[in-house]
Amino acid sequence: MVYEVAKVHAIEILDSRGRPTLEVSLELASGPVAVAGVPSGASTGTREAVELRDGDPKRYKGAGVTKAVGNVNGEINGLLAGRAWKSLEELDRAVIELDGTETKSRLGANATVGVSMAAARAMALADDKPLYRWLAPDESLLRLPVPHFNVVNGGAHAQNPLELQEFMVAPLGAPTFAEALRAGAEVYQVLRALLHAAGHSTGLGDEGGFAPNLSTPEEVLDLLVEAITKAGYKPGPDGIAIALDPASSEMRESDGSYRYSPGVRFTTDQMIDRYQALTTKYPIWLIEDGLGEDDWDGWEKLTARLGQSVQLVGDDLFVTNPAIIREGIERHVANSALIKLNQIGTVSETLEAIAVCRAAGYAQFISHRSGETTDSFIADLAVASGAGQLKTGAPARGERVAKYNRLVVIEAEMPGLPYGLPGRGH
Ligand code: 2PG
Ligand code: MG
Repeated sequence: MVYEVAKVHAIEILDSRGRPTLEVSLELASGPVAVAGVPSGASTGTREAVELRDGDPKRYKGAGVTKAVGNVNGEINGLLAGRAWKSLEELDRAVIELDGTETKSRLGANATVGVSMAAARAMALADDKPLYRWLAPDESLLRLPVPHFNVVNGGAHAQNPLELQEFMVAPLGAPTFAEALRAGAEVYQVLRALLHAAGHSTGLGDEGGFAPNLSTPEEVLDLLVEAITKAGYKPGPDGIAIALDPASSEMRESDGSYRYSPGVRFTTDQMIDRYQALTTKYPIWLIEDGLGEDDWDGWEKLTARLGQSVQLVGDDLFVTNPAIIREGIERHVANSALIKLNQIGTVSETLEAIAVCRAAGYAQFISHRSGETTDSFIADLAVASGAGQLKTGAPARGERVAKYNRLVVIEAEMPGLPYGLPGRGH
């Protein structure tokens, strides 16, 4: 089977924060046409593939993406159209070579990832397979992920005093994805009522979680445990566990300390002590970016101390980059990697990052970005990879719910597909 590309075309659309992004469509000569929407982060790692923005202050304060759009419609279309490609990997490789930089900064990773996602979808259509089956390296891997609902937002995603960026609830003990979704949505509604009753704002942050005027992580965690219990679930790994993404590169001061909460700064060792205390007191099963992206010595200590009992995920730390993940594996840093398509800029390299983790026994945590479209590609990717876990915001707001709803559809299409993390007894 070869895939002859007839045309690839991009336009500038808006993401969920009202900032410009790309929608890319790719048409195969045999007929199929597929479309992809490109996500965009706010708390980005410094080693991520580079998103190309126009920098023209007269349009969207410089955030326009007409140059990236032009690169798709010009150079990339010139490369791809009229040629038959043997695989997505071959197509991605050609685009990477055309770009010619380490970080895709010339054509823009926002251009390359949109092309790659649309190409994957079009190829799946040509092969008459749903995307989740087409992307799977081995169909025995297919499983539905535990959704991690980000129900309280702080850090760069909200204007409240919370330094930690994400507080998630994860229905590890649910029997099916649909039941997990119900659990998340029920906890979310109880949490809204609790916040309201306590006189807090129920306004939302960028990922659909509440953004109350609370300042310490402990206050949020107490509320989460109460909401889980009041909604009728058991806090913990057999029911609903809690996950944190402090996004701590954003909490770092120039002297290397971390802003833990307003007026409180911790050294690396104090952060590790606090995580240990928090995981003892609360049912926290996963911590993402617990330390900064350049605090690798701290990460070694954190992993040695908590790595046996807690999932420690590298996001800004690894930026979905297979080479950096390999470095982490060698240094025994973290035990899991966050997986974001636009951090590396092609679907093939994302699949490679997942494969590197799987081979080393590192978990993979599939993720959205804080700026999203209604594109649900990551839902299919989560099922295809067998990662068993995904985060895509609160169980609210269209761009977040689009992914969760896509998983409901996949579960309905494939009754009996296992739910949850591999090897956790589901
Ligand atoms: C993160 C992400 C997604 P952003 O830090 O994990 O939740 O945020 O897309 O802003 O990098
Ligand atoms: Mg993160």
